[in-house]
Amino acid sequence: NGPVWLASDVHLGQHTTGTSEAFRDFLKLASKEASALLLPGDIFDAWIGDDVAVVAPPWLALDLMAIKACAAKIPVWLGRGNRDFLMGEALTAGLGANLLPEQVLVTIAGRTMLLSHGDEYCTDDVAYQQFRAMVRNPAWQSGFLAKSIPERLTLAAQARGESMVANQTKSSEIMDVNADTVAAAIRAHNVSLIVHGHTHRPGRNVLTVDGNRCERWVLPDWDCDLSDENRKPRGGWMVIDEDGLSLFDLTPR
Ligand code: LP5
Ligand code: MN
Repeated sequence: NGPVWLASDVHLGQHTTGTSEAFRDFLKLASKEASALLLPGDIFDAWIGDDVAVVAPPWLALDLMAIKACAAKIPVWLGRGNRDFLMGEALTAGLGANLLPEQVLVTIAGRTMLLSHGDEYCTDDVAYQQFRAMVRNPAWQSGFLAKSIPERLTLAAQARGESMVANQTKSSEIMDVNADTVAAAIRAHNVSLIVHGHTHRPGRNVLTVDGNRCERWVLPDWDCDLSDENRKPRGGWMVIDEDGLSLFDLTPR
């Protein structure tokens, strides 16, 4: 009962001071106004394993404390994205939060929806799907987690760098969801509503699958550290209540 709030793709990192402040304000507001908070992926710019939470640098410790404070007031669910797919039960347990399954059916205020990060729908992006299959492999993950924290930080920075280079050469269609993959998920889960983040194309999309009207809602990404003065800080969240789904823009401080 009461509104459920959702946010994803906040991409918290060492150099995201503005975004981190905005996110911490958001968490405070959520703990007062929401009855639960769902965070389906890419809250962190890169997550290299739950053991970093123990030796967290100051920026991370602040963000983790803010999530923990929120989770002490309302149920908080963290889901894995393509950048923080290494988040695990150790992290969520330490935060007093819960780990969201990869794709999950949730019913809020009488509406059932399929919730996930959304990268799994981007099947036109073959290079990414290959990368995803590699890093989601348990053997690869245990090999990676066995490396030292400095080694893992270096590899994560390399992967982020290569990803940014790769994204510059990909067309924007390739980096959006594939319509057939979305339709297949709608059929497989027998739903008419999908909610996800990842594509950084916030909004509501209406589609028809097997003659049924369906909706796909996309959560916004956050960036309040823009160096270009002409661009506005961005970010926002979704509220689901008796009135349905709505997207809210961050109000800049
Ligand atoms: O997130 P975004 O928007 O930048 O791009 C994603 C896809 N990229 C990724 C990669 C992540 O950004 C990397 C995050 C690291 C997490 C830390 C954990 C440790 C991992 C260590 C790995 C060795 O998810 C991008 C999509 C885009 O979304 C839109 O959907 O296009 O996909 C890619 O860029 C994949 C590339 O096309 C191919 C793979 C490049 C990475 C190669 C890694 C090599 C590491 C170096 C080791 C020597
Ligand atoms: Mn993502």
